[in-house]
Amino acid sequence: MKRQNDPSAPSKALYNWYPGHMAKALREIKQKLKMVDIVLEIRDARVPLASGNRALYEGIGQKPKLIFLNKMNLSDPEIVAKWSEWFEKQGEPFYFVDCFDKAAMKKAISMARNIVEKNRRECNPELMDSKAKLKMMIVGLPNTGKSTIINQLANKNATKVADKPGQTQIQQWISVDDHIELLDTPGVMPPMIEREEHGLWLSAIHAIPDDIAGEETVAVFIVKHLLARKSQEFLERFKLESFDISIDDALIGIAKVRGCLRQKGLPDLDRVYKIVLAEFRKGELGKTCFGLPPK
Ligand SMILES: Nc1nc2c(ncn2[C@@H]2O[C@H](COP(=O)(O)OP(=O)(O)OP(=O)(O)O)[C@@H](O)[C@H]2O)c(=O)[nH]1
Ligand SMILES: [Mg+2]
Repeated sequence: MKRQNDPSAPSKALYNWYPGHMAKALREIKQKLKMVDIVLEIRDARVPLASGNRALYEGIGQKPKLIFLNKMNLSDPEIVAKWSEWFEKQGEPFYFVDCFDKAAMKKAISMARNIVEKNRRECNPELMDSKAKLKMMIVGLPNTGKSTIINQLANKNATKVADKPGQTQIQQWISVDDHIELLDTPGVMPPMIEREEHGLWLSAIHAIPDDIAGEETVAVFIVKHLLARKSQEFLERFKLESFDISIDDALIGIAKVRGCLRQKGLPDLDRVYKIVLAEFRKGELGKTCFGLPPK
């Protein structure tokens, strides 16, 4: 069986998915900073560091911020524990969260409020007003769950969500109640992805559209990762014999178990790639993380 791409050499195009609306979105984020009390930077808990964005981070400047590591329900709890220790040492406020967890979201709001109040006490004690509205801007890479978080906080479908990067293209204010206002913003990619590996991680979590690296490259990378990480869910779901098999054998195994066959019994790999991408992103192939905290 011959695959088009060598998965260890993904397309260079991975490095520069930076459509025009993102530069504009970054400019508009900076323009709105003075209107908000705090910036929530949403990342993906499966890629805690590489789903951050230095350009966004630096753009936010001294404004109080809180890093939300969302989609915790899709990430490996043991590795999340390691990342939590690492973030603790960095001294930046952070919160690993599954945004569909109501209690966790309530705690998130009170964390944000405490940060804002501490900042007001330290910088502008004369402006302390316990009735002041909490205005939060939500920023982050595409598809990290910004709009979903807003809908969860507002308890309504105030902004459109979709499992595809680049859904939100314009800013939108959403009023939660008399006390909280949220600003949804379009996802912004880093202008450059520094390591090839990061491009693959961000493609796997669908922060980068599949047509940039190609479905085959991303799906093959995911299969390789799940075999290496010994994901029991992956093995059992596709009835694979062991983790010690080649990627090609794994793909053929998936094709057989899902009936993805062309004429003469040849595997229909294009369908297999789609299955791997869709089921991995729903968490059906096991909870996982890409990469470990820096030493
Ligand atoms: N499993 C899981 N899925 C989530 C979570 N948060 C968001 N999602 C899903 O992630 C996908 C993307 O969500 P959006 O809210 O549209 O993401 P976004 O960051 O606004 O994306 P852009 O507007 O493209 O920048 C949707 O399919 C959501 O249902 C979470 O905590 N867990
Ligand atoms: Mg959105």
